[in-house]
Amino acid sequence: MFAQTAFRLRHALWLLATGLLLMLSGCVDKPSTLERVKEDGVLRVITRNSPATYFQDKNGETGFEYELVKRFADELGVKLEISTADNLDDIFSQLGKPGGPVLAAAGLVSSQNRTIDARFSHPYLEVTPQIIYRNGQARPTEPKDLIGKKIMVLKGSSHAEQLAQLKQQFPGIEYEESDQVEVVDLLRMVDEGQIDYTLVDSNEVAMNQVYFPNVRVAFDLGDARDQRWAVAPGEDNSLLNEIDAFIDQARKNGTLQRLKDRYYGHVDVLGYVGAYTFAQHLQERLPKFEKHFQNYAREQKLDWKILAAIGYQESMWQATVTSKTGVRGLMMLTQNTAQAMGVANRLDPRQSIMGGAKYFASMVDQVDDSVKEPDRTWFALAAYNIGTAHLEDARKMAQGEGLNPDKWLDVKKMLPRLSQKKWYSKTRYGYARGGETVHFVANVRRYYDILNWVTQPQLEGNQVADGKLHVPGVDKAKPEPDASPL
Ligand code: BLG
Repeated sequence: MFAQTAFRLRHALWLLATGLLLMLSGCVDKPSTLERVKEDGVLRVITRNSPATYFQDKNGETGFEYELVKRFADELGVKLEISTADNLDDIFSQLGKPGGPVLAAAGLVSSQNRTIDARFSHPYLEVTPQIIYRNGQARPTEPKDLIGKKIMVLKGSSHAEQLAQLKQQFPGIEYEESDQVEVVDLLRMVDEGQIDYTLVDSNEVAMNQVYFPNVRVAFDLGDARDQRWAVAPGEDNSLLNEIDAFIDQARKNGTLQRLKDRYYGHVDVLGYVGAYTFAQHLQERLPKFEKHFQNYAREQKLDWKILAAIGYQESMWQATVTSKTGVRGLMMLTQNTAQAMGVANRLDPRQSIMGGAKYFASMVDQVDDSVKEPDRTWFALAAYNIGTAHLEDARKMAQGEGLNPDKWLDVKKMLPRLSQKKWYSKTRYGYARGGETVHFVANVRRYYDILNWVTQPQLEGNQVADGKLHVPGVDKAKPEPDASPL
């Protein structure tokens, strides 16, 4: 009897031990999330379709989140597969579903409510929630000013959470949460006066200010917060650790800063006033001249947006300006240039654009063959402003300094020297206001970036006109057949 019990006990223990061993070996065999991603060869990411996150332009997929997550996938050596969610709640319900996305990269901030739905990475972008109002209306300055106003925010957003909290303090605040709109729609609704206020993150405002001339920041609501990527709560740490290391690295090596400059830098450079002034001019002035830019760009095999950008830098798209030095018209032609290009009346915008296009094309042609695009375009811009002779001086100077005379980054360091006697006295062509030229090229490039940004993908028939701007990824349109993309 005793022996039998002992045997049973031994047997049971043996079963338990093997069972445990099997379970343990099962655990060891089960691949981690990261291993699974690598084995599949695909990183599945869910995001939102919006200019600040992910959208398609004529060159394919783009957007801040897309660019960052693409680099991460490349680093893992896997393909990137993007899906988009209709609204924020959808992101969290999709995350971690079998065969579904393992990562959400959608401009998310971690909040208490969300920690049950996801685990968040190290931060990659600091944003501040901002109350947005319409220019011309009384500017709200504090939360109680929101009482009795029509406010809309994204459903399920951290902004909706913020307003819910605020409402406890100020019960008179009413707001609508909508899952039918994206951030740009909210900004448009404020711009057009359909709602009084919205609450969005500062990066979205920075990025979209150039579309919406009437949109203004009223005040920051609360402190700055961090945007982070999210993984499903049930996953192990392997993927999250890898993400954190990647984000830390991207911060260190400047990748994050470069992406921020590219996507959110317009306002930094133009300032808010510059950004909405540009937006205004884009709607009120550009449509009058757009056809001329397009026609003469086509004739010269140029990208019309580079001509339009020059035109904005020269005259802010005004046909009859004259500089102190007697340079005149929309494209600011000197008398000599006008004559050489066959322009009889520099104040006629069509002729000015025709002359500017011809002259700029000839500048592109005259740049040394050793200079490749996109530097070629930046050199041609410099020559448009300072003349080919002085540009040549600056290139020689670069060479003398052991810099690369074919790189704009190097030559632009030399240009300001052309106004210092110590340097220009040793050049062939002497004094020139080279610092201004550096400025000129930087500004034209900035306007060119913005024009590319607001016109992609193009409206049907290549129009910015009709006072209707195209917001990337939101307004659907046909891709643009472009002359010479840089
Ligand atoms: C440019 C000419 C170049 C000329 C340079 O000046 O004008 N470009 C055009 O006419 C398009 O042809 O080169 S040169 O012929 O080889 O000498 C140098 O003289 C125009 C510049 C001058 C500038 N904007 C286009 O960028 C200008 O208006 N400067 C004066 C500003 S203010 O009077 O001080 O306000």
